[in-house]
Amino acid sequence: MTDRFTPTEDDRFSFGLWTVGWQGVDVFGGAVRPRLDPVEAVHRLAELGAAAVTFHDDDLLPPDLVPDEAARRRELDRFTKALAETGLVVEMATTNLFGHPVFKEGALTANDRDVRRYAIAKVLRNLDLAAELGARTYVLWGGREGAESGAGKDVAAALDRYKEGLDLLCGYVREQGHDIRFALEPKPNEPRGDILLPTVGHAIAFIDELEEPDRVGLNPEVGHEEMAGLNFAQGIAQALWHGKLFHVDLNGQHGPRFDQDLRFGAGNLRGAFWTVDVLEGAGTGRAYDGYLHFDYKPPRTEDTDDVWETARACMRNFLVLRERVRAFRADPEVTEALAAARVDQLAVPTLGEGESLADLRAEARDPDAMGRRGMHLERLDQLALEHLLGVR
Ligand SMILES: [Mn+2]
Repeated sequence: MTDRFTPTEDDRFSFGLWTVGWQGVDVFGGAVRPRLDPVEAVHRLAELGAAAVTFHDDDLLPPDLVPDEAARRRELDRFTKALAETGLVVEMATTNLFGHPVFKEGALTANDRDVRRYAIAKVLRNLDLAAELGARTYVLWGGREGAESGAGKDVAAALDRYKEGLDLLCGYVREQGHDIRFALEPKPNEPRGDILLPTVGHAIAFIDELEEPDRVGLNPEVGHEEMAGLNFAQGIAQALWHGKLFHVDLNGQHGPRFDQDLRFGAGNLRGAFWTVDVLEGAGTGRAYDGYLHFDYKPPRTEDTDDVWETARACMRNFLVLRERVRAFRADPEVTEALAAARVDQLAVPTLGEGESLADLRAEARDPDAMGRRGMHLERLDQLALEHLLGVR
């Protein structure tokens, strides 16, 4: 079926190999689906209209299947052949710093110095591969960088080591001449009880302390912010305001609970509408121009064919929501409702040009009268809801 919600490469949709390749292993049960060959993933995603793929070192080259350098080269050749055949690109890569038992207490911030040194070496090796394959964004998700108890982690020292790690990695890509920027992915908890850099705001503040802050930004994920009860659209709007939205992980989450990794559009649908609105630049004037990356997990109830339906649905839901958002922003009644809500006034500086604070203080005002003015925000929101529901 081809219709106006069928994606093309111009839509710049991207998928992690680990998403469609997730075998369904969770805390309570083992694999429900066979391993997916990355070469097949590339071909299937290309058929569906995706433009790019991303990977962890261990998704593309699982250590148990790639025991030596010759096997590594063979697998890479198969993968790059699939990319050439389909036109898909690798836009981002990342390191698995969480799966192996060595990372059970952290990677870049592990108490054990040997573990930190191993973690940096593992990132460096995959950075070279990322550069070879043309990736320009390198994501760092520190899922094991955290603690379950207070005394077990010296948070200030852990942040010193996190900064040291990032500074070393930035220096390496600069010296190698790799055209790569780093994107930190915040998450409040899971797998650790409490993870360092738990939200967009924590990560933005941390970046300011780095040696090369311009080389480091964010890869916020819908579900991660919503697990903390936060508003994702407002979070990425602030990241855009700081010039830090280097990449984005789109998925679905139903409120503060375990990381559901639902397909994009499932879970908090209203949140998804406003997320697309912000990514389109509406309301903020700063559109996101990177890849639209899905980081979700096809539920373990699904078989291999169903997996491709979920991948198709992620992209389709984005395009449906994009159409709904554009219709909302183009509706003359919405323009009128925005003006009635005085949304445009917020763009006007509070102190006028040439005015002094004395002028501001001298102005006659009637706070009771101002307090009686309705803001008419409900009418505006109802218009948005009706566009989202497809009845306008
Ligand atoms: Mn993610």
